[in-house]
Amino acid sequence: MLLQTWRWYGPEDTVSLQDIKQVGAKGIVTALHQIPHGEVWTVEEIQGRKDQIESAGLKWDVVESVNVHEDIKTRSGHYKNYLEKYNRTLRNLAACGIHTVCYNFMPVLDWTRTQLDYQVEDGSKALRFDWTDLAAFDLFILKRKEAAQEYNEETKQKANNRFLSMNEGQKDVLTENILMGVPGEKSVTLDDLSKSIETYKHIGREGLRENILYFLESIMDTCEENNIRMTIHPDDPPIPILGLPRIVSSLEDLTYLMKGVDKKPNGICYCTGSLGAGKQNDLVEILKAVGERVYFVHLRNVTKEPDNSFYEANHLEGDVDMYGVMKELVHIQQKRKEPIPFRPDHGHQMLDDLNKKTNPGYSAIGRLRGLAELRGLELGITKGT
Ligand code: DNO
Repeated sequence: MLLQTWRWYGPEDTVSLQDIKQVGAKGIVTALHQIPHGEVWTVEEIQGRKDQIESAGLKWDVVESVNVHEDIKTRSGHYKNYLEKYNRTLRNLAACGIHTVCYNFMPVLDWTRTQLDYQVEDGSKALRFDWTDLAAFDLFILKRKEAAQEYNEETKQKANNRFLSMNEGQKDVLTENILMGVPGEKSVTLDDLSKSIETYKHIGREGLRENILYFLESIMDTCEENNIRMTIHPDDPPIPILGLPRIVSSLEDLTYLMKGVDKKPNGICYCTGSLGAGKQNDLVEILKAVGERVYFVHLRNVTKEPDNSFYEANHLEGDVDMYGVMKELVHIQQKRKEPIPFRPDHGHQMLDDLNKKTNPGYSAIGRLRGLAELRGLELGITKGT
């Protein structure tokens, strides 16, 4: 069977380790979010967090994420120093018995949503990415120079109307949502974003592809010596936004990366929600093609709209063929000795959680619903084969 895990943001998370035991997850996915990106995670700090998890009867299976410093992504500034620090963190994690590491190579921003409280039909709330809102932000708040040439007339017209209809508070919320970082980590500022956009303009897609291969080559010896499996998280959303290059958005991108550094530790975090938001992606086809290098899985669904917008649907609803995905995962798992960790990724804010402050996408009850449905699906498929 797959290994059921749960993302825990650490002691500040409103969902406690005891709660997680009750949802039935066995493994924990977490990170030392308090350590600034790029700095070394010491053995003491890692061990301290690990002890905490184990004293609750759980196990720290996956680190999500050891973030890659912007100097490494742009291969500038102190990147050599940061690569050395990254290697040290990996060795320290291995010394504490943690061997699966998730990371991403998205320029400046991690995942991007424009709305965190999109109300779906049943009254629960979901995360949403709205193309018109993004264009309104890009054209009229960020005021990016090239933006006007990059959207079509229809989008520009809609964005203009949307922006005119927004009050100052709504503009602030949109800006905050787009700039938001992972809970417990720093958000970027508008100024940081503009500067980074300029930097990445010169790097481009090809440059970023070279930089990631250089990064992977610089850590592969450490990974091989310490039995570390790196898992890259796809771009979310898997289309270029705000003029920033994207290199982990499709099967072609994943194949390029896996072939570019063709070594076992160079692996994938197969995220059905991120890849699923791309019109270009067939989720089952991707898994069939690169499944051998998938060491970590995020299961989540999305409902797409024609203009690149989408919202996060319940786990078994939406456009991702979750049955097809699970069938293929069961097939891959049956050939593997070690259980593949998956987590129910995101969930609606629903029931009692609607009255609580929750981390966007990471409320307890919506994810519990997802986990329960997914484990039922897995069991049904396994027993039926
Ligand atoms: C969002 C997450 C991402 C992911 C990172 C991985 O819910 O899936 O923030 O953790 O991109 O590095």
